[in-house]
Amino acid sequence: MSEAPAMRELLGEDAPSNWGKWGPDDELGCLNYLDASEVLRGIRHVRSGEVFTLQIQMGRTEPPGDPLWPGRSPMERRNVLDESSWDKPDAPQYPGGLHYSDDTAQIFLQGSTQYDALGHLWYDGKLWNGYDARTTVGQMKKASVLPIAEKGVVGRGVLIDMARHRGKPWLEKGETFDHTDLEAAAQAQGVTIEPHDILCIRTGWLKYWYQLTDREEFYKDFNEPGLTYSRELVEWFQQREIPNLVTDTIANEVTYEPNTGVALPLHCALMRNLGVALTEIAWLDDLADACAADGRWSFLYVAAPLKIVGGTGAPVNPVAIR
Ligand code: UVW
Repeated sequence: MSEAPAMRELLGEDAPSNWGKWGPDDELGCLNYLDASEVLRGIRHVRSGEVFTLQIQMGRTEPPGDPLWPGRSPMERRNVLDESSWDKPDAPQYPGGLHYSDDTAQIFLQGSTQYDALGHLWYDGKLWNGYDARTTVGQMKKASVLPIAEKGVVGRGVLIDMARHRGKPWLEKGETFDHTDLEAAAQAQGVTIEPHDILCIRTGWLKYWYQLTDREEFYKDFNEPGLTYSRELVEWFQQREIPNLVTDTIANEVTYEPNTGVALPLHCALMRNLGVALTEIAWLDDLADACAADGRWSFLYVAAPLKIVGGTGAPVNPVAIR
């Protein structure tokens, strides 16, 4: 198999951690930073009243379909009642001649724009805040998506457009950047990444996906572009008290850390160890165009993931208001 080091070896025995910071029962992690004053700070960044919905469409049938992590399947929406159903002899009858349509849907909770539960990924048998990984068996009993959904996520969002900063429509497979690149892009955009900002990063990767007609191309040597692990980057997140990382990729970070080949170490370093909430597969292109047009890169960010009991994640349609 792989010669990659164990996650613990890469991140270090003394990896930066926020376990215990909000008590032994915490299931919100860095979202605890988003208090009422942060809501008001976000509201102060609304100027023009433009609204951007950041979810992608679910269940598209035309190619290339829904962007998915390998092994996940697209939403299966099935119509179980339509106008043809009401002619059938066993169809229910409602006074007044009422007819209606009904659908069911089978979905991967991580199969669209979504919030990961803080306990969605782990290593060494422990989830966020030190919860035992066996609490995931059957249904997540700790650090599921439900506490995030009950709270809601509201604050000042800031968008860093890495693709635009690098003069490309989208970053390439496996292309990386780190906190120093984020700071440089922010400076070029004329915006500051402030403590407690909801950090949104555009790579253009969804734009790349939607212009593909051949899904094979996407999954060949699958390696998304994105943030890459370093201890300094993790400390940067911890010191800035970033509550939530939002990107337009399926997994918010380069798939394989380039030096070691370890898969998704930032999920572990940021989400499992620090409690940073992760929002993935967000459509940021229209928002980015509007921000670039008038040079305002901060906004009110509002997201309410679905309240799925024990969910490993939940679909969401975040809203950015400028
Ligand atoms: C995995 O679950 C592997 O990734 P994500 O958090 O992107 O869904």
